[in-house]
Amino acid sequence: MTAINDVVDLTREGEIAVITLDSPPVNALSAQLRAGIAQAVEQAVADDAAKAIVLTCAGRTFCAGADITEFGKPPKDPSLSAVQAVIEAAPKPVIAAIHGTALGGGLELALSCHYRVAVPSARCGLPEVKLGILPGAGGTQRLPRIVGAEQALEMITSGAHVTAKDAAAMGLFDKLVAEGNLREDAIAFAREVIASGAPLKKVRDLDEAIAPARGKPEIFAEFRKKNARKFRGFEAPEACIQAVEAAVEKPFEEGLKFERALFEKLVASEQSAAQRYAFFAEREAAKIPDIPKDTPTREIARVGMIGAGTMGGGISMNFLNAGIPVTIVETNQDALDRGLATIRKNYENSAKRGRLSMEDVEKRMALITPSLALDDLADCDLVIEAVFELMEVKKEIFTKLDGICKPGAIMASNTSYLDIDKIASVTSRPGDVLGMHFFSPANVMRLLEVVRGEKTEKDVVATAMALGKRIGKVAVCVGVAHGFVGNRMLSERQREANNLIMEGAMPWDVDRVLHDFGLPMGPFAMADLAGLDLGWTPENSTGETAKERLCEIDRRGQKNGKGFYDYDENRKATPSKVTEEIILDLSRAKGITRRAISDQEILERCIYPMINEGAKILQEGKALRASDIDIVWLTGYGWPVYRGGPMFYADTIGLDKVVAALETYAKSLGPDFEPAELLVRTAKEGKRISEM
Ligand code: TC6
Repeated sequence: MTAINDVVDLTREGEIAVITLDSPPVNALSAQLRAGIAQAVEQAVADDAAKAIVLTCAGRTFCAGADITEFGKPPKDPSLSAVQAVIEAAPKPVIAAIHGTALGGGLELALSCHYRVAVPSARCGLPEVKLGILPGAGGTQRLPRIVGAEQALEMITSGAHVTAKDAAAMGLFDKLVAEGNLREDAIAFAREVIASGAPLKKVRDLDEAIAPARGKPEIFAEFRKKNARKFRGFEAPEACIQAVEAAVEKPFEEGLKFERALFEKLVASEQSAAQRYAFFAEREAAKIPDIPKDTPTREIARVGMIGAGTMGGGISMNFLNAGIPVTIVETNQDALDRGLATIRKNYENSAKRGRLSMEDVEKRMALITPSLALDDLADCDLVIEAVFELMEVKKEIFTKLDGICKPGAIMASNTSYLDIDKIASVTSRPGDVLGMHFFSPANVMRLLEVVRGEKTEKDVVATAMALGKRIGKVAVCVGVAHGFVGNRMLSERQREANNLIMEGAMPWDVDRVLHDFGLPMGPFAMADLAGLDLGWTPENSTGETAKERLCEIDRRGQKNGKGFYDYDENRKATPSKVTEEIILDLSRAKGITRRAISDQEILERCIYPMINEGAKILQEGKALRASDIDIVWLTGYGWPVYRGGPMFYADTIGLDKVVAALETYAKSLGPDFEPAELLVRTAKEGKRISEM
C-alpha cells in the first residue's frame, strides 16, 4: 500500500488499483483529500499493470461532500472540478464503491466516475440547497443526464437523501452488492467491466434522459409554481432550477460554466452564510461542556406519559415512532379514549398519504398501554407530565410520582414556563428531575428544550439529550427561567405586537411584516390558530386587551371561524371590521392617539426585543451559546433558516445598529427596550454575538 498523503492510500489488487480515502469523521473533501485523490488517480493511470480503478472510503461513510468549513475562505487548489476532470479523463474505468452516504460533492465525485456500486444501506443526495448553495461540481449537469430533468429537480431542490434501492432504480447506482464486503465486490465488479470490454461511459456524454425535457420550459415553470410556497424567501432553489434547465438546454461545458457562476454567487450570499451557520449550530447544540460525550446514559425502554391531550398525544407519538412503548395515563376514560383516537387518526392520515403502512399504524398503536392509574407508571424509565400549566397541579403530580417511580427513573415536566427547580423540590430525588419541553405540534416540531435544573444529575441531562436525538429531535440544553429560551423571547415579541396594534397598526399589518420577513405566520394569525380562549374564562377577563374583548364576543379563533380575522369555510383569513372596531375603541379608552406605523418600525419592535432578550438569556447563562438560541428559534418557531436565527440576524444587521435602535426606542417607549449589557459590550468590541 502506498500512502499518497495522510488521508489517501493507493494499492493494487492484481489488475485493479484501489484508492482509499480516510479522513474522519465523514471524508469531507478537504484540500488535502482533493489533492490526494487527483494524485492517486494519476498514479493509477500511469501504472500499466492497473486496468481499472476502484475509489472507496474508510470509516462510517463514503463522503459527506465539500468541506463546509472551507466555504467563504480563499479557495485552495485543486478544486473538486479539477479532480473530477482527472477522473473523467482516465483512460481506464473508475468505479466508486459507496457505503454510508454519498452527499453533495461526494455524490458529484461519484458521478464523475464511470460506474457506481453501493451496498443496500447506502444513501445518496445533493443536500447543497440546505446550505443555501447548489451542487457546484457538476451535480446539476450530470444528475439530470442519468435521472432526467424532473427527478433531478426534485432531488436537487429538496436536498433529500435517496436510498440505494431507489438510486439503483433510477440508474444512479449501477449495481448493489452485499452488505459488508464492498471493497471485494467492487473489485470483482471492476474485473467484470474489464472483461466486458465495454467502452468507457462518461455521464457528461449521456443525452437520453434529458432529451424529453428539451424545448419544454413549461416543465420548469410548473415545478416553480408547484413549489412556490416551499421555496418562499429562499434564493438557492431558483438557482438550482435554472442550472437544471441549463443542463437540458446547453452543451455540457457551457452548462458547467453556468452552474459555476450561480454557485459563486450563492456561496457568497448572506443566505448561504446563515444556512451554513445553522448546520454547525445544530451540531454544536448537542455538546454540553461539563457533560462529556461519553457520559453513560440511563436506559430508556419504556416511557410514561401523563396526559393524553394534544401535547401528551403528540409527545407520545415520537416515542412510538421510535419503537419505544408508552404508558399513557389520563384521569378519565373519555379523555383517554379521545387521546388514543387522535393518535390513531394522525397515523391513519400518514398512512393515507403513503408515509406509513397500515401494518405500521397497528404496530405503533400496539406499543401504547392506556391507563387511568398513575401507579401503572412504576415500570417506566422516564415519565413525562403534560398536564395543566399550574404549579400546584405539577407539584401534586411530582409528589405522587416520587412515591411511584422506580429508583433511577427520570421524571420530566413538559411545562412551557414553570420553574423546574420548584417542581423538583417536592420530590426526594431532584437529581432525577428535569424539563423536557416539546413544541406544538409535538410530533412534528423538531425542537426539544432540555431544561437542566439546579440539581439535575449530569447523566439525566445526557440521557434526555441522547433520547432527543433517538426520536429525531434537536435537543437544546437550557437553564431554568420563565419560558426558558423560546417562550421567554416570544413573550417580548408578543408584548410589542400588542402595543403596536394599540398605537396604530392593525393585526394584519404586524402579521404581514413578519410573514414577509420569512416566519410562517405572524402573532395574530398564530393566536387565531391556537385558539384565543386558551386560558381565558369570562370570570378572569379584564377586557383590557383585544384578545380578551374578542373572546367576550365569542370570537375564539379559527375553531369557530372568527378571531382577529374572519375565516371562510376554507379557513382563508380576511381582516375583520369587528376586530378593527375593538382595537380602535381600546386605543381610545387608553387615551392613545393612533399614528401611522411603518413596516420597518413593526419589524424592529417585534424582532429587536427578542434579540435583546436572547442576549440577557446568554449573559445569565441560561443558554450555553448564542447559536443554541438560534437553533431554538429555527427548529421550534419556524424562524427562516436563511436568516440564521435571531442572534445571527442581529450580526447580519450589525450589532451597533441594533443597539442604537434599541436605545432610540427606549427613549420614546420606555425601559423594555434598554439594551442588554452583553449586547452593548459585544457591539462596542466589534464582535459577533452569534459567536458568543
Ligand atoms: C458540497 O458538497 C458542495 C459542493 C459543491 C462544490 C464544491 N464538511 O452530522 P454529524 C462534521 S456542500 C465539514 O454529527 P452524522 C460535522 O460538523 C456539502 N464538516 O454525523 C460533525 O462535526 P463535529 C454537502 C462536516 O453521522 C461531524 O462531521 N454535504 C461535513 O449524524 C459529524 O457529523 C452535506 O451537506 C462537511 N461536509 O451524519 C452533508 N459533514 O463532530 C453534511 C459533516 O465536530 N453532512 N461534518 O460536530 C451530513 O449530512 C451528516 O454529517 C452525515 C453524517 C449524514 C454525513
